[in-house]
Amino acid sequence: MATVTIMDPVTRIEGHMKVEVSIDTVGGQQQIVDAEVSIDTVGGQQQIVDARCTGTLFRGFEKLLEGRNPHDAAVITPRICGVCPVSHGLASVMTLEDAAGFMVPENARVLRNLVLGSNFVMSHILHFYLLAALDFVPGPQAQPWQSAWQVDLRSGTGLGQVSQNIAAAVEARRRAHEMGAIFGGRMPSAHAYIPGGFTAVPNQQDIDTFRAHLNWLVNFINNSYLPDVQAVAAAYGDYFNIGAGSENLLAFGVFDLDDMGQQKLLGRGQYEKAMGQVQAVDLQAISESVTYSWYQDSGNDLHPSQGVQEAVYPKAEAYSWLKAPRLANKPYETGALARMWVNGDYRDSISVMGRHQARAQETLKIAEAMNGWLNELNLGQPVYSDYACPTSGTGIGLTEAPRGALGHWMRVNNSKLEKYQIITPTCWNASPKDSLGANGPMEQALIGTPVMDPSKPVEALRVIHSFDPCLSCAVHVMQPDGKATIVKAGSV
Ligand code: NFE
Repeated sequence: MATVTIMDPVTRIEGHMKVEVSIDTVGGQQQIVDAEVSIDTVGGQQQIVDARCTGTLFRGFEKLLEGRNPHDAAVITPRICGVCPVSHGLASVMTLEDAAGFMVPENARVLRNLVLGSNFVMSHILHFYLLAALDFVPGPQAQPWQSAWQVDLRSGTGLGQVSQNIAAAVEARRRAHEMGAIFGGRMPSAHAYIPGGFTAVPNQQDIDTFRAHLNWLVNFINNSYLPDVQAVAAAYGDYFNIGAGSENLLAFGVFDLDDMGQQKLLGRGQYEKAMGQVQAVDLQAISESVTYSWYQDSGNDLHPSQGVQEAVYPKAEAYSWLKAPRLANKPYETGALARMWVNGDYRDSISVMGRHQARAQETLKIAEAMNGWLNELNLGQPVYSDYACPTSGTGIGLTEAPRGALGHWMRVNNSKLEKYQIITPTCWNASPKDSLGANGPMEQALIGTPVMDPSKPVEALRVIHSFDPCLSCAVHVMQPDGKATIVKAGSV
């Protein structure tokens, strides 16, 4: 009989995610042990046979934005999350600029890349050392570094160094934040991204300080992060064959290399396992299913430009506050692995370890590109040109957050936001089942994972954490008594 283990919360920061796994023996032979009733299974493998990912809080920023001045989106949406606020700031200004067919000056494009790059470097280092490493190595011998489940911790060359570098990673993270704050003004929740351009006017001293931080971080990535990921990969090689998930990958692309946004450091594309190749993304084929989510169901999976955000709780069969985004009705994984795969930079493995490798390699790729972008800043040239939001129209902002593809869709009427919809990376990855009954990518990755001890399924944690889920982005309202509360935000 299956054992059900519930992990709640399952993330190390940015909580409000619950994962329920059913663990059973698969592939054994049934044997009668008692002539009356008792049947036992002999042999086989204990593994996860079902999984449900739950976002445990209501997601309400879309409601909060309705009726507001469109410019407010650039101020409010970065508050969705303290880990990826820069991406929301960028997505919102892209959305506003798209509505006006507006192009920002070159300096603004470069400054946006530099602050976003700082955020990616910060987030990836944070993820590996502070959110994922404790699933593989013991932490420093002091609180709060010890993992609650000391299960299947292996020995291997370089693993001791990984433990030691966990504390060093805090310093690396601080450096990356300070670097971003040079042009971003502060981190997190930088407000330098404004429709029309950027607020900071760079000078040589800022560029030099930024470069000093960047050089330190490139050194850390080369001498700590990349070798540490390789040490974990060598000791836990079986995780190249665990946690594949949907094996469909989606990237909207990020870091514009030209003012038209045609060339990107990491390009846009979708990879569908069944096709075996990267293709252009059909943006009209994106939809959100709410069959298993606590939202009103129109009976159709709606495109985000038409999306609605009406909570229904309780609701039969629903088990998450996350909607289930799908591309052409299929679940797609998004994140560093998807970006690097789509871009042709990493094609080794879609798996737990593949995600860690791709993320580390992406960190170096971005940091090295940032060094070049610093040279592209033109001192004395504009960082902003006058922007006016159209009184009515629609806009789309598609970019990447550290955790994957991020989209903002808006409709403006009478100079007010009539509709604003956001699909975050964790919504793609940790989504519940859809209207066709298909599990989300993380649920699919969990099913089939072998488990040693059903009461401490560290293997499930390794799968979940490889996606770097952040539920703050996916759900947004919290009450201290733990009850989900629906906030009705009035028009302004
Ligand atoms: Ni709270 Fe986020 C990123 C976004 S994840 S971190 O990266 O958007 O859904």
